[in-house]
Order: sequence, then C-alpha cells, then structure tokens
Amino acid sequence: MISATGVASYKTLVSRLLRVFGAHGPRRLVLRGEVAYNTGMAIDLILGTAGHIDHGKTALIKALTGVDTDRLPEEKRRGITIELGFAELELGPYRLGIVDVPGHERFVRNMLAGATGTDLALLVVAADDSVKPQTREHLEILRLLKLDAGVIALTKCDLPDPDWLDLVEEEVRELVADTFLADAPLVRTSAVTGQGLDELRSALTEAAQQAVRSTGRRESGPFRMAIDRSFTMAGHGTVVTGSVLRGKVQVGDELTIEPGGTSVRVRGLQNHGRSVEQIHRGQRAAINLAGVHHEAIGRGQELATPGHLIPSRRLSIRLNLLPSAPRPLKNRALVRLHVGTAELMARVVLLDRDQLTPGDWAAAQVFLNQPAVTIWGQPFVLRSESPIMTIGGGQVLDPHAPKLRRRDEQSLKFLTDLAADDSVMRASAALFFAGWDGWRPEDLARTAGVDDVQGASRALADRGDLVEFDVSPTRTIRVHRRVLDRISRRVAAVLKRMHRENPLKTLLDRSRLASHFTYLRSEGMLGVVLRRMAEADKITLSEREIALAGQGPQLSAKQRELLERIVELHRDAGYQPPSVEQIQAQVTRNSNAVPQLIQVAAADGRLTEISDEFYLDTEHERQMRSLLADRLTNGNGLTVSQIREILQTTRKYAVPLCEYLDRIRFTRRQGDVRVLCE
Ligand SMILES: Nc1nc2c(ncn2[C@@H]2O[C@H](COP(=O)(O)OP(=O)(O)OP(=O)(O)O)[C@@H](O)[C@H]2O)c(=O)[nH]1
Ligand SMILES: [Mg+2]
Repeated sequence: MISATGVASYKTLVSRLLRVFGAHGPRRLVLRGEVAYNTGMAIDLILGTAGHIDHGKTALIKALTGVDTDRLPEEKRRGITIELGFAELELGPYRLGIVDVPGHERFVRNMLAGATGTDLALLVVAADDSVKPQTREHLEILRLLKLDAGVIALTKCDLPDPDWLDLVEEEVRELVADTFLADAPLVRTSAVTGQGLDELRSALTEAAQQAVRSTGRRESGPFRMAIDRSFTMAGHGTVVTGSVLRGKVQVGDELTIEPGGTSVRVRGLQNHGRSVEQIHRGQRAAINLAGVHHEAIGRGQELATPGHLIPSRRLSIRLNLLPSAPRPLKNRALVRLHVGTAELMARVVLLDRDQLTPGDWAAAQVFLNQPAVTIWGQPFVLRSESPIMTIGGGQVLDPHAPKLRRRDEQSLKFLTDLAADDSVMRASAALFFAGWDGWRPEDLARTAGVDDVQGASRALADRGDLVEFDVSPTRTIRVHRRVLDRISRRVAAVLKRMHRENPLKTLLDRSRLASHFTYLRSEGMLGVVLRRMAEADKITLSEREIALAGQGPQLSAKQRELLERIVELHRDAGYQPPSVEQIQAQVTRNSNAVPQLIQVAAADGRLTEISDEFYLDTEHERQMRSLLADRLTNGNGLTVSQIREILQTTRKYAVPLCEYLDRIRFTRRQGDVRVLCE
C-alpha cells in the first residue's frame, strides 16, 4: 500500500500524485487531456498483461506507452514487478487502461487481483526462455476468469537466432491451443529495438474490437468496482483504485463498500491522473471517498451502488479442477478462493461426489472464512496451499446460498438449472434457492444473470412456479411453489411425529406445530402452507387444532377393548349417561385413559358431547331430537320438566340436555319453555 500522508513540498506532492495515479509527466497530462477531449467517444477497455517473471511485460508496456509501471523502490532495486502497475494506451477508437502484473510465482495473488475486470489479455513469452510455469498458470487464470480476447507477444526477439524463434513460437501455439488465444495473433517484438510494436498495436486494436463484441459495453446498470488499492493522499483523504467492472460513477454519488456496508460519498475522481467528473466501465478509477478511513477498507472489498451487492460466506458454485491439478480434490478440502480482488480461505463441499478428479466439473458449495460479494456467473479461481498453485476455478451459481444437503436431488437439479442458457429456467432456480427469504423480482439480475427481470417474473408466475401471497396488508411474500411443497412435507413429517407422540388424540394443538416452524420467521407463511394443505385434503384444520389426514388415534388392543366398553356403557345408560368417574370406577385397568378414549369415540362420531360432564351415545342423541321434534311441532313449547318426563331422565341430565339443544340451535328458549328453531 502506498501512503502519501504528511505535508510535502510542491515537487514531492506532484511526484506523489503521479505515482499514486500511475500517471505521466505534466506535459503528457495536458496532451492526454486534449486527446481525451477530442475523442470524447473513446471506447474504454482494460488490458491486462500476463506471463512468466522477467519475460519483458513491463519493458513492453514502457515501449508501447512510455510509462514505467514499476514504481516502487523495491521493484527498482530487484528489477521485478511486485505490485500492479498502470498505464494507458490509445488505439484509434479504443482507449486501453493497462494493468501490468508481476510474473513472480510468489505474487500470483497480485496478478489475480489485477486480472479482475480485464477485458483483453497481452500474454508475454520471452523468445529466449519460451513457455515457463507462470506462462501456463497465468494463461489458466485468464481462461478461468472467462477472458475471450487477447494477443500474444513474443518478447526479446533481438536475442535468439531466428530458427530458435520458430521453435518457441510452435511451443506457444501448442500451449494456447484449445484456449481463447488459440487464434490470437502472435507478434514478435523487442523492447530494445522497437521491433513489432506497430504490428502489436494493430493486433491489440483488433482484439479490443473483439472484446467489445463479446463483453458489450455494460455501462448501464449498477456501478461496481473491485478495490485493488486503498491509501490516503494529503489534502484529499481516502483514495481507492480499481478497474470499473460495470456501470458509471459521478462526483457526488453515494456508494456502499461491501463487505461491510459502509456508506461513502464520491468526493473526486481520477482516470490515469486526469481529474474527471465521471468514470465508467472499462476504465481505471482512482476514487476519492468521504466518510471512511483508508485503513478501514482495502483490496478485496468492492465499491458499488447501494443495495447492488450482498455479502455472503456461502456460495453455490460450478467447479472445474484443472487437468494439471496434482491430485483429486477431496470433499471438504481447504483451498484459497480468489474472486474479484478478494482472496479468501474456503472449504469446498462437493455436493454429488466424494472427490473431484482433475479435469472434471462438479456442483459444490464453498464456505468462506469471511464474507464475499459476488453475482451469478462471476468467475473465480482456486489455488491450493501446498503446493502453492492454481488448481481450478469456475462460476458462482448462487451468490447468497442456503446451506444445501449433499446428494439432495432437488438441489442438484436446480443448481443445474442455474447454469442453463434459458433465463427463465435460471430465474426459477434462483427463486427456489431464495427460499422464504423475501424474494424480489429485481434480485434476478444479481442471482440469475437475468436482464429482463419483469418479463422473467411474469413467465415464472405463468408457469405456476412463482406463488405470491399477502402476509399482512403491507407485505407480500413471493416463493417458489417447490419451496411451499418442501415446507408442506416438513409439516406432514412433524404432524406425523406429533400424532405418534399423542396416540389417543385425534386433533393436535396448532400452536405446538407452529413452534417447529419459527425459522420461517412469518406466521403468515405457515398459514398459507396449512391452507394449501387443507385445500388438498392433506390435513384437517381449525383455528386452534390440526390433524394429518389418515392419522387417527393409534390404540392398543387393550385400549380398543376399553373404548368398546365405554361406548357400551353409554348405550346402556340411555339418557342418564355415566360420568368419567363412574366409568373409571367400573373399569379397573387403564382407567386414566378414559377421558382420552371418550374423546376418540366422540371424534369417531360414536359419542356426542353434551357438556363438560357427559356424553350421549350418538344414536340416543338422534332419537332424542326426533322424540322432541314430534312433541314440539304443534308450536306449544315444552318445559324442562316435560322434556325430563319425555326422556325419562332426571333433572340432573335434563337441564344440560336442554342447554345442549339450545346450543346446537335445535330449540330455543321462550320464557319458561323451549320451542323448535325454524
Ligand atoms: N534484450 C532485451 N531485453 C529485454 C527486452 N524486454 C525486457 N528485457 C529485459 O528483461 C528484463 C526483465 O524485463 P521486465 O520488463 O522487467 O520483465 P517483466 O516480465 O515485467 O518481469 P516481472 O514483472 O517481474 O514478472 C529486464 O532486464 C529488461 O531490460 C527485450 O525486448 N530485449
Ligand atoms: Mg514487470
């Protein structure tokens, strides 16, 4: 990190400014300003160098641009690049922001940070040294990062004899066969003699054209930039730099730093040393921020439009282990994950196998030691600790993933759908993985790479995948129908268990069921699931009680015998049914099951509840109503005593029986008598 704090003389301040922004001499600044003004419509792209240590990357960039991107004293002393270097190259309609990376194997992590956001690559191979380990590794990284345009430069062509050059060229062609550079131009150059520089410029112009065709401009939409440096500048405060991945930013804009969620305001902007009002994708940006200390942020974090990025420690991914990986990748292996400019420790959980063979692809989840911000489709690179090398990479499928069970067929199917070309299929899968967490249509851009989010969510509703319901007057929940199915299955499983634990109960306590689903964080959500289950006759449901269809009480032979005895006692007793205590007195065994068994008989419709105290045999209850109906049709009412006589019972039973008849609206009270209800 570069620090430029403290009061400095004008001269040191200028030199610091230039160093910090990777800029050029003052005369050049003015010139560049004019060029920028005249070519206001320039198409900006980021070019990244790649190649083995000492192969002449920095020298070639200097030959092309006049800028020595090695600016650290240590870089000068050791003659190698350590940190990222920056320069700028105008090529007709294109303006290339150049990121020069180190080739040393110990600084591959810096190369990875620099490779983020690059649109085209300049792969450098020294003619006197040919293909070397970091030539291969950098090429693999660019491939994994999904670059698809570039140029190969054979450097130091002033050194070896021409026959040797042909051999090297052959080796390079062999290396890049089957990669995005298979058909790329290979230009013989020398930074010493200037050989091939014009040819290189025109090859780069063509590659730029191709990069624009394949990446699009991506200047619309949210702003996003992965931070590669953060430092402080005297008189300005915090400055962060990076390659703008998407969108544009203006002085005065409010942005968020993620992970962390820190709100900041853009105080000033520079592009290659020029102060500008606006910076867009494909440009290098130095952004002066208000609202944050430079030490509170750093490489790996991102600057974005508020709400655009959501940090997560868990990602679902599609993972490729390189054929060159030294050994299979085991489930739960610990690796380094490079995404954006971030480098994180990650545990890889393979979802459909126990180990991944070199060369193969698999669906996986990574559990990170710190949150990362990614979007659907974002490429990443995996490196192993020992040996320290690049072993694989792939794309993010779910940037904010729920924990998935291994070998779960439904999850694996939806993960496959997330990698599909069909955007509605991806949208459906993203909706599924959003679970019950308050999905919004606009999330689809980030979670499924869908541009037309409204169209996609309409298609989801039409397919019946998207279920919307209001859980409160102000809150609508949107979920995948398969998510509701999943919750339904859990409800059924919990109810089954509750029935097993309460074998004599016909109806279960609804609030006890709800206590198993607090993780839904919405009463309304469970309510919707239960209503859908009731409509499908999978459960019976009332305000307080619930039962799973086909899950009646489970009685033992003894209990069944006792149940029959209870029903028999009621049948024999006519309109003077026994109380619970009386029944218990008559049966010696299992007497404490009596109250529940009475309820079982009532739920089966064999007994009818008259009051808290007693039940009637259901057949007697029906007879009672027909007896009384006969006597009541004349319109004259009956007193309690008359009813007692008709039923040949005692007052102890007649009063509750009359109250029962009123309650079920068979009779109604009129003064001293009961009359029939119409
Ligand atoms: N003869 C000759 N020497 C060159 C040429 N290009 C670079 N060199 C020399 O090769 C050495 C390494 O060059 P750099 O440009 O620093 O190499 P690099 O690829 O940037 O190295 P790292 O950034 O450390 O990976 C330097 O001593 C250069 O002077 C060339 O075209 N011809
Ligand atoms: Mg260098």
